[in-house]
Amino acid sequence: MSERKPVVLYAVDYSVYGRMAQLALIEKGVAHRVEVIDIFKGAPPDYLKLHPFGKIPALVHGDFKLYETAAITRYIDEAFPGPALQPADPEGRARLAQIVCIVDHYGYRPLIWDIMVERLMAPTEGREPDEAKIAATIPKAQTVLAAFSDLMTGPYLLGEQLTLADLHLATIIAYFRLAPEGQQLLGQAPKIARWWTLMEPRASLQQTRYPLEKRS
Ligand SMILES: N[C@@H](CCC(=O)N[C@@H](CS)C(=O)NCC(=O)O)C(=O)O
Repeated sequence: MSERKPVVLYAVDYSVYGRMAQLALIEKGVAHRVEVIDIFKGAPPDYLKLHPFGKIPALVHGDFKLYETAAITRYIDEAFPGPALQPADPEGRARLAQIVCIVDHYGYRPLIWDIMVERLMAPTEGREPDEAKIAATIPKAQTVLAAFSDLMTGPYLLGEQLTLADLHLATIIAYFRLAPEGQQLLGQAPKIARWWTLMEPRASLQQTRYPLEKRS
């Protein structure tokens, strides 16, 4: 039985991608342990055996080792009982893959690094935020939010049921909204703002709040 083997997630509480994997574990009700890899302080050399690219998360389930978040969340959904987090039909599955790709390739860098981190973390590093970088990123962020609004087909991204698409996007929005620009742009994206009010109270999101969310 797959549930009997120990499940270990290598992650840290401030990580966007680590949180996606942990959300999937919690939503599926999978008992697991988090092994903290404080990635920006440097991973222990041994960790490269689990993830040769030195990123988090990585998952170990018994003797099965896996890295790359999209592969991990899909595995969690398919290897464990609990509510299905992927649509059954080809169109729904394609949309899910599309949303995960948009998050990775068009969402993560601008929303997290070029807006939220730039606005909120620059002062903690003793420097002024790079206003030109933030301003140049706003249109990219608007395009990303518009794309998700267009793709959304129900209260959740893919309709009536929570799916992995919601979990992958939620970890991004949880950070993005902490920046004033995030608040402002979400104000212009009412479908995403409404969706967030549905997502935020979920036990999985409450149990995995970023340290920065706890301070705000
Ligand atoms: N493609 C990877 C991206 C994971 C990723 O970028 N993780 C971040 C933390 S949220 C990380 O490990 N960053 C460390 C670094 O870039 O050095 C995945 O999907 O798992």
